This record gives sequence, C-alpha cells and structure tokens, in this order.
Amino acid sequence: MTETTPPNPRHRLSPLTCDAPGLRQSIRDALVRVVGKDPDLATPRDWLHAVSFAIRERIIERRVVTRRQFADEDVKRVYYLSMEYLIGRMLEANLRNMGILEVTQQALQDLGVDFREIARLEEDAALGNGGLGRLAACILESMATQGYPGYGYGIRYEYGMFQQHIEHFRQVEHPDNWLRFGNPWEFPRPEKTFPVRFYGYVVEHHQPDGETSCNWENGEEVLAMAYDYPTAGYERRNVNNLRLWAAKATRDFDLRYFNEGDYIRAVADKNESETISMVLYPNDATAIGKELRLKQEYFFVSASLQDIIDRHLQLEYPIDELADKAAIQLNDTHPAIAVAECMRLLLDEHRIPWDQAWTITRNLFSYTNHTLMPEALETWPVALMERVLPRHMGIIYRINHEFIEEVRHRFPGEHEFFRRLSIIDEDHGRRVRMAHLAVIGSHRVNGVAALHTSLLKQTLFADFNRVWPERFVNVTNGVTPRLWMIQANPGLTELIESRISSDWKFDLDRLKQFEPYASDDATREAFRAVKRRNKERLAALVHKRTGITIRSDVMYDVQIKRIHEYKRQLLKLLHVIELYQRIRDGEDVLPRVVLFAGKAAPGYQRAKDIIAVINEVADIVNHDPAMGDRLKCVFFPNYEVSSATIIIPAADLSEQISTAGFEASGTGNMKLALNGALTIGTLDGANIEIRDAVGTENIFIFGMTADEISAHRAQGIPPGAHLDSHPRLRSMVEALRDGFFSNGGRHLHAEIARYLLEEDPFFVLADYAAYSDACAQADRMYQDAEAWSEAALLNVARMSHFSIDRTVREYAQNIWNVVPEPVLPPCPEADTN
Ligand code: 73E
Repeated sequence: MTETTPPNPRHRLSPLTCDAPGLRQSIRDALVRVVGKDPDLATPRDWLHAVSFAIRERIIERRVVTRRQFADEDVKRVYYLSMEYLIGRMLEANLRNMGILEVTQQALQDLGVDFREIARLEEDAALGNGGLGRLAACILESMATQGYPGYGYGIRYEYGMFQQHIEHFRQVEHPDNWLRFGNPWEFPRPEKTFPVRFYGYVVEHHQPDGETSCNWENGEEVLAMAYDYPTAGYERRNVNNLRLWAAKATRDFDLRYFNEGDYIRAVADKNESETISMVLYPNDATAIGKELRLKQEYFFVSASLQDIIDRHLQLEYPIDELADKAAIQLNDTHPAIAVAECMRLLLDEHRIPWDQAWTITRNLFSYTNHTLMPEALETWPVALMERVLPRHMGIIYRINHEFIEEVRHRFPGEHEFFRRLSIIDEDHGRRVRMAHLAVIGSHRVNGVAALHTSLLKQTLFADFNRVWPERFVNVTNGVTPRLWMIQANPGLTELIESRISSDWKFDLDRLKQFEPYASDDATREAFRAVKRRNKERLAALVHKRTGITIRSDVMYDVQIKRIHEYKRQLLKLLHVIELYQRIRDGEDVLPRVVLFAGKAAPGYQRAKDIIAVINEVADIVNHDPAMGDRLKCVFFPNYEVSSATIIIPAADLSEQISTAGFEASGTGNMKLALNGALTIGTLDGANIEIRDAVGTENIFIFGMTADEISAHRAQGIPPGAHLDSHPRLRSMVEALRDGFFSNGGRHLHAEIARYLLEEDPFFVLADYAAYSDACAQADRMYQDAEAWSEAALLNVARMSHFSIDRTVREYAQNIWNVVPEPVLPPCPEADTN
C-alpha cells in the first residue's frame, strides 16, 4: 500500500487489548510462537524477548494509525538526520510511554516473572557518544509526544559505543555487540533498500539549451537497508519512526566474482562493503579524518534523502514542493553532505534546473552546531572528496562559486573576507569545510544555548553573521522529563504528584505549581526521604560494580560526562585531594561521596590518563583508615543511559565545571537539577540559563567567565603562578607530582602534575581557589538540611524551561515551520484485572 491509498475496509485494525489477561496471553504466545520456548524451560532473557514482542505488536499498531493520520492530513514532515542516537533500554520507556507499564508488570507477575529482573538484561542501545546523541533521542520522543510528524534517520551500527572496563585502574575498551541476542524492537524493511554509490567518475553532457547535465558513473555501489524502530509518544499517543540504515553488499558484487570463479574474494569484498555500518566512532568532540567515516556519513545521508523524496512523490506532491512538505534538520555537520546530495538528486535524477534546485535545498535544510572546539570541526581533504564523491565535489565547487559571487557583489574588494568565507580552505592543503557547506545550504543555523549561540556569532560564524544575520538563532537544549524524571525518579515523581495535578508531565511549565512546597517542612522531609532511598539504590549498584561500600547518609557529589580536558575532571580531582589532606590533618570535613563516571575516546591519551589517575587517587583515599568513612571516591565504570537513570536521582551536588566558553550547552546539568541536585558550575553553556531560572542563591557559580578566560589567555600567565592562590594548592600538586597517590603509575602522576604546572590549557590551576571556595559554600549550605532541601526543591520546580518539549516547539516555530497534529485518542483504558 502506498502512502496515499485510502485504507481498505478489510484492513481495519482491531486493536489488541491492553488489560492484564490480554497481555498475559500475548506474552505467553510470543514466548512459544516467536521466541520458540516452552514456558517451563524459558530463561529470564526468553521472557524479556517475549514481553518485548508482545509490546511491539501494540506499538506498531499505533504506528500504523499515526502514519495513516499523517497521510490523510497532508502534513509537513520533519526529518532529523543524525549520526548518533543514544537511546538506552527500550522496554521500560516503551511501556511507560504506551501507558501500560503497571498492567504489564501485573501480567508478568501472574506468569511468575519478575519485571525488574528481566528488564535489567536488556542491552542499552548506545548508538551515540554523549550529549549530541542523547539530544537526538530526546527530540524524537518529544516529537512523538507532542504530535509532530517527525522521522529520525541514522545508522544501525552493528557495534555501538564501546563498553568500558577498568583494569588495573585503566580504561579498557570492549566491543559493544548489542545485537547479539537479536533485537525485538526493530522491524527490518528489506523492501526499503536504496543503492549508494562511491568513487567512479562524472560524465558531462552538453545539452542543446546550453545547460550541462552530469552522470555519475561506475564506482562501487552499496545497498542501504532500512530497519525501523517505532518511537512511542508519552501516554499511548502518536508513534513516530526512527529509521536506521544497515549496509548490505549488492547482488552484482557477488555475481561479478562468482562468475570469475573467485569465491573467497567475493565473500571478502562483500564483507568489506558491509563494514560501513559496522561501528560507531567513539569520538566525542573530535573530527575523524578517516575515509570510512566520510563513507558512513554519505551512506546514511544518501539513503535518507532518497527515502524522503520517494515518500514525497508517493504522496503525489510535485517535486518542486519538497521544501513546503518537508523540513530537514542536520544534527551537526556530520550529515552536511546532504546539501550536495540533495542538489545531486534534484539535478541529475529529477532534472530540476540549478537555481530552482538551490532554492528548494536552502528552504529544506537547517543546521544545528554543537561545538566551537576547533578539533571537532569537520573538514575533508579535497583530494579525498574528489575520489570518493566526485559528483558532490563538482556540486560543492559550483555552490561555492555562486556564493562567493553573491558576496563579492555585496562586499566589493574584501578579498580576505571571501577567502575566510569560502567552503574551500586553501591554507591547510585544500580542504572542504563542512560547517561552511552547512551554513550556506541552510535557511537557519542554531546554537544550543544562549552563550554558545552568541559566541558562534562572534567567532566561528562571525563572517557569515555579517552576510546573513537573520540566519542565526538560538535554541537552548532540553531533556525529556518522561525518562529523566518519571522513569528515573519514581519517588520524586510521586511526591510532586501528591502535591500538584499531573499535567506537568506533558507541560513542564506546570511544575511551577510545586514551588510553594519548597518552604513546606513536610515536603522537604519527604524529599530527603526520597533522596535517601535513591542513594541506597545507587550505593547497591556501586557496590555491585566496584566492590566499594558507600554510605547513604552523606553528600553525593557527582561529575558524570565524557572525560575531556575542557570538562575539567582534574579540577574535581584536586578538590578530592584537598579534602583528603585536610582530613589527614585532623580538620573536620563534611562527609561526602565523590562519584565520577564517563568514557574517554580510545585514542585520547590524556583523557585515559585522567581516568587512571582518578582511579589511583580513589584507591588510596578509600583504603586510608584515617578517612574513617568521611571521604569515598568512586569511578563508576561504563557510564551509559541506564546507569545515568540510577546515578542522577541520587545526586546532591552536580559538577558542571567546564572552562567557560567550551561547553556548548550540556544537558546533564539539566537532568541533575531537575532531580533536585544543586549545581556547582562555571558560567558556561546552559549553566547560565539554569542560574537565571533557579536564582543565584540556589546555585554555586564560580570561576572565570568566557571573556575573562580569553583575557587571561592573552596575558600568558604561567599556570604555576597560581600555586599560591590557595593555601593547599602547592602541596596538592606536589603530592601528585611525587607519586603519593600512585600505585605503579608514578610516571603518569608526575606527567599530570607537569601538565598542570606547565600547560594547563583549560585553566584548572587558575580557577582552583574560586572552585574550592564554592565547594566550601556548598558544604556550609548542606549542613543546614532545611536550607539545602528548600534550594533543591526550588531547582526542581524551576526547571520547566529545560523540557525538551519547549526545545522542540522552538524548532517547530522558528526553524521548521510545522505545527503539531492533534494527538491520537488513547487506546481503550488499560485494565489491571
Ligand atoms: O555541550 C554539549 C551539548 O550539550 C556538546 O559538547 C555536545 O552536544 C551536546 C548537545 O547539544 C557535542 N558533541 C559533539 N559536539 N558537541 C560531537 C562532536 C563530534 C562527534 C560526536 C559528538
């Protein structure tokens, strides 16, 4: 059935029941008929798969209804193109959003199965590195919840983000074979398969009308096959679709060599072409200059655009109305080649003239920038691009030529300006600047927090901002309260629910109604009880994962994020050393648990060294009897979405201490504050907006501002000059340097100390005194349990701005120009009988 065929009455759906008996039956049926097991012999994983299959039937039914509605209503669709989706486990999220969590738990209990036990067995879908990928997952969930016709497109990596083990204090990477037991949540769509070409050459044909048409010939073809992951909106409403592409060798491939009798070569080559979707590059905030990465980017972009255009034509819309019926968001520059691919498809496949194709393309695309870090900005050598994507290189040259002509006309004689604006960087061995292609090919470009957007306009895109100031807009990130509050923190959810009406779950603005309860003694006490239970839950997990025993009656101070110099895990580690020394000196120090978690890119040696040093310091601290349980330091291994949902609700203090000007937004900062942690942070990224929302008295801000950092850098003060800015700093750094905390890694500790004293590119020492003061201020407030609880509750109540639903509405209004469709009516009421 095509998208436009009116529903055949014989194809009317009779929805599956969502009551306990119906679910019980479905689960048992799935166990026998799909998983193929006798219930008497079924393992917990068999039950996990059985319940997942039973639920997916119900989700896909809603997907069919949602798709029909969109087809009937002539809607404008939003397409989100992202190399990364950090989804996490799907069972509980799907059950909750479908509104059938409790009834399914009941059905399982009737079958003698413990929901918690089987849910734990599900692998996280970790098809992303960190914030950028998690944002993509939150945006999809929000589009479904709010009724936007949104589609995600990405890559179905065979191996996701590596699993981090800690061996002898160091990070060791293990492959993430997340599909090894099969995946009940995906629907393979072999009929949705598109060819994607690489290499080859371009043949030009001169037409009688003076135009030139191009054919991209020869080269190698790989097939992109679709796998669909339905994404449920909250409370059984719309179900949208995430379509991930897997690379498959073409049949030609096989035949060519089979006919030549070289069987082994044929199979080897087939394997090679399928490596395109084999593995996620585990690099956060650094560009990867590898040919395979460029092929991954083009592979998923080409398949997605072919699919988008196919859908548009199947709906019988004229091709020149593409930008009226679709909006495409580029999640960073990773999919930016889409601009050239769209032009290629319109020009070569649909025979649209250049100017018209260019107007469509620009109206279609918009681009989100997530970082200013120079090492993250993607540029490809022209020679590589010419070899892998010769047609696209030609298109990029023409886009660039016409753009430069336009600015030459508007800004005559400014040759240096044109050179800086050009898509081609001529200074570093001729490279294609993907960010320039993305800006020129989009009608809107957004940063992800107010400070980030303003820095974008002043620095990276200052020249473009002169050309097109109206193109740059801010859309501050957000997080979904469904996962990061309702699922992660049932205790706090219940507390809020007992005080205000439940519509805050859809409309986080309503959380403001909770504000008066911050001064209510009973609510504060209940909040502390919830926090305590969340700490007990985390303490049990910490013990299981690390063997370390932690108290649950002390401050939990957490820094959880990718390990990166600019995020300054070393600043927190120095504070741990300060506390350690002070306790050893007999000072009275507020008892606390300091918890770090995060992965280092496998090739990022400094970050891996930081993990090793944290673990060695932790080992000394945790085994020193002088600490008497007042200080514990934990490195929680293999940080992922599912562990974040346990750590975040237990936190008291949220460490957001990046060097100002470097963290584009941060989203962990929002999740932690929403769960009642107080932030200690710099004026960086979204911290600034969090401060404005919660009030300066409910957050601990310290350190140099982005402007002060720039000024400080310009002064060129040697880092060692700050050693006397704080009474203990010198002895702390010396302890590191002299290997006091080392356990076989003496050289490493000396190197970290040298790095701080001589390089310190992210101003750890310069900011230390201010940081230590802010920590002391936090400690003082924590000792007044009432004051702390009040501030924590005010943080919760004032986080409405950071709902992903607000973020998505801003994209919809200011960038995509789409309106939400009325959400579907709920399924028949779930019945727990
Ligand atoms: O500040 C975060 C931001 O909150 C930023 O570092 C992160 O994106 C988050 C969501 O907006 C980010 N990730 C990357 N760049 N910025 C990145 C770069 C290359 C590969 C993978 C991820």
